Amino acid sequence: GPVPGRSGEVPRVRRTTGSLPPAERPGAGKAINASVAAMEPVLDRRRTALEERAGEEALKARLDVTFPATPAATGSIHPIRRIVQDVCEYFEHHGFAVVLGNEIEPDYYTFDALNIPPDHPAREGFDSFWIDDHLLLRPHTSPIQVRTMKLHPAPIAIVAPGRCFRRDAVDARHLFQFHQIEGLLVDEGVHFGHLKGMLTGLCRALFGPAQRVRFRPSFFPFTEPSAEVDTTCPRCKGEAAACGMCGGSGWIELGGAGMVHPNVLREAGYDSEKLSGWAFGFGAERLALARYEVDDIRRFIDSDRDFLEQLGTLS
Ligand code: 2U9
Repeated sequence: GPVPGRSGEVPRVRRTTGSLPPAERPGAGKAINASVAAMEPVLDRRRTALEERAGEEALKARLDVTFPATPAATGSIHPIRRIVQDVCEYFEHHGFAVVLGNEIEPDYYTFDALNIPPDHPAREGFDSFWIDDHLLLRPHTSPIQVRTMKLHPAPIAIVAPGRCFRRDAVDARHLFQFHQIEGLLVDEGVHFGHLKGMLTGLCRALFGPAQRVRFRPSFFPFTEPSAEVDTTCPRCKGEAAACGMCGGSGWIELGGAGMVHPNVLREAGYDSEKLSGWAFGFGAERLALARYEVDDIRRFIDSDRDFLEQLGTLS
């Protein structure tokens, strides 16, 4: 750019005033000074603009646009929801429909329709939260299956996930609210082998391909025969030696299952001579404790961000 000082345009013009007649020199000097004064703000504005642009270019040189961005805090899928979604996805893949229901139900759909009469000890065993003489917070999602059977003729194939409530004292294994996933298949010719096949497939989908499933005889009023369902301990892989998760047995209990009791089919309006069905009921928290190797069920509801960030998944 132009160098200020003797070689500039203004000094050159000033020098020419020496050759003017003496009377004209003061006027010429004033005119030159006025021109310089008028130019100065223009020069200042231009200098400032150039300096600003130089600053932006220097900033751009320091800004690495390929540097990974700070991820936005978007939250994640809760481990219990992850389990429920995975179980539903497995059954949907096999042609089952996912059906939701009400958290408050009449005792008829909760007990009577499930072959649990008013004086039956199983009614007390559920230790429910009652709202009045007939309404309660559902202690299982079975009312969904009862309602679905009453609305739709056989065959039906459904899974019923949802929040359930029981008056349990809170400890490492119990909460007063939890999530259940029940399943029900009713058709002609359905047998216990179909149940074993579907639950074995479910455990392999959730825990891995080497998973085994064990059925131990049990009793429920709504199924006959009934079984407790266990799967290979995901921590010790059934090796059992001093395993804290399965207590050294090599198996962990997931819930119950069985063939739907003929009384339950009849009460729903189905022909129990022609139709048969299987049902199961698993606790989602139990599945999550096993899958994520969590030691205390209360961790699922304490909203501890470190815990949720470790176990939470996206989508
Ligand atoms: C209909 C007919 C039968 C669902 C079943 C179980 C066995 C069971 C719970 C025990 C505690 C799961 O972990 S838990 O919360 N459930 O053991 N549930 S068979 O049977 C049905 C459901 C609906 C119409």
